Amino acid sequence: MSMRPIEIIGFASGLGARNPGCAAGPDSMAQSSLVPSLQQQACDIAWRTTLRPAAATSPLAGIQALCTSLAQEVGATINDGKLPLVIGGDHSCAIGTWSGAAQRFREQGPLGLIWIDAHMDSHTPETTPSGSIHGMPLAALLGYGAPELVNIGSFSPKILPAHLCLIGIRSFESGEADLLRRLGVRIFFMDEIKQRGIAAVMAEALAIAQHGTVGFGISIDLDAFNPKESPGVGTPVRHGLHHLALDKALAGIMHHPRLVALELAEYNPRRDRNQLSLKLTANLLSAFCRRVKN
Ligand SMILES: [Mn+2]
Repeated sequence: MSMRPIEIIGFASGLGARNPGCAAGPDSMAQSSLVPSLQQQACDIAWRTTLRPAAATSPLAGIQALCTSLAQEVGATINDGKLPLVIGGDHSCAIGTWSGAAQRFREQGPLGLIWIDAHMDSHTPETTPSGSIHGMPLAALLGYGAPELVNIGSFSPKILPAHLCLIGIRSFESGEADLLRRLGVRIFFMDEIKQRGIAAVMAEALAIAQHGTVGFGISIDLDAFNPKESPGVGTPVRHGLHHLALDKALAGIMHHPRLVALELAEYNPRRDRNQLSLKLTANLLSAFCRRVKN
């Protein structure tokens, strides 16, 4: 099957983070050679739009409005026969991306989600130490947290625990870990990845995300990678995934007929060094778009 054309939706917001630097991520990527170089590799990709927060809003109201717009844009992109690629912005964008995708497929059945991140992003306002909303998107998608975020699209939950898994986790607090444990969500911590290798872990993750679902999405926080490889992120955490291994484990994934959307979050160009995170993103997308024989 030929790959659907990819359309990028930028989410130029850092409202969910204490350091707002990720707001500049989409424009920085749009001004780089990222898209032209992918096009040269015969990847059918174009920039659709970039969403920006209205001035002078509270983080909660701003993220609610922006994620509502993003959800609509993701649904419209899928309806156009395109594959949405959301580029953040802080990881609160995930509330919009996966609410939109879940709403679009709601009548057909549930969606699976693979969440690749150093963190769990599964806090509620009751458990968060920082108060930052980029630490809460996964809880909101599971139906826990501020009603303004949980109820985007007027239904909840967007993702069921059995269809979700997390990969690359190595920094978390007890409140969010308790929630995910209580819900029975599969978490592939860094230790397990080191033991088994990312290829085996990803095969299991893809099986979880596809079992009993009509399609699946992948959300990648660039802080999942070792900060030596990807310094340009909002919240770096030591160690982490090797991007070449993930390139290999997900090579050709954009051709998967049941992939509904892809998301790349937390690019902070101000913290990037020698464009390492930008180049990592270009390599990642190039591998994901590559035609592979299976
Ligand atoms: Mn994250």
